[in-house]
Amino acid sequence: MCLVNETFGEIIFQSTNAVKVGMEPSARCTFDQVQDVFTITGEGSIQMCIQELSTCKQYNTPVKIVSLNNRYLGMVRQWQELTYNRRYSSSYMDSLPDFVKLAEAFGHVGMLIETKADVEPALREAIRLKDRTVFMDFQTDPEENVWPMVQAGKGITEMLLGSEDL
Ligand SMILES: Cc1ncc(C[n+]2csc(CCOP(=O)(O)OP(=O)(O)O)c2C)c(N)n1
Ligand SMILES: [Mg+2]
Repeated sequence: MCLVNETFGEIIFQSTNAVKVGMEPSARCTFDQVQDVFTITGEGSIQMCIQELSTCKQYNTPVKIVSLNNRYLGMVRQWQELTYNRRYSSSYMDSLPDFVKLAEAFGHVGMLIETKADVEPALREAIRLKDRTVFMDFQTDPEENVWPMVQAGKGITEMLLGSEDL
C-alpha cells in the first residue's frame, strides 16, 4: 500500500501526485509491494484538483480517495478560532458539492460515510474494488482541532499540545 498525505504540503500537488503514482508503472516499480494507492485529503484540498478524477478515468488508475469532510478549511478555521475569537472568514464551506454524485459523474464509485461503524466496511469495500477509483466522503467533526500547533510569533518551545495548553 502506498500512502500519500498532504501534511505540510502543497495541497494541489498531493492528490495530483497520488494519481501519478497510480498511473505510472515506473513509480509502482520503485515500491514492489505497491498495490493500493490511497490519498488522504480534505474536502477543500481535493476541490483544487478535482479535475484529476477525469485523469483517473482516462488512464484507468484505481486511486482510493479518502476525503475527510469537516465542511471547513480546517487549518484556517483553527487559527481563526484560537487567535481571532472565532471570527470565521472565508474558511467555511457552505456550498459544497455532493461528492458521491460528483465521483459518479466522472464514472467512479462514490461513498458517503457518516458513522464510525461504517468506516472500516467502507475502507474494506474500497480495497475490494481493485480496479476502480473510489471517492470516500467521510463526514467528520467540523470543529475538531489538530494538535500540536505553534501559534504565529511563538517559538517552538511554546508549542501547544492540546486545548489544555491555551
Ligand atoms: C495550493 C495551496 N493553497 C493554500 C494552502 C493553504 N492551506 C493549507 S491547509 C488549507 C485548508 C485545507 O482544507 P481542507 O482540505 O478542507 O482540510 P482540513 O484542514 O479541513 O482538514 C489551506 C487553504 C496550501 N497548503 N496549498
Ligand atoms: Mg476541511
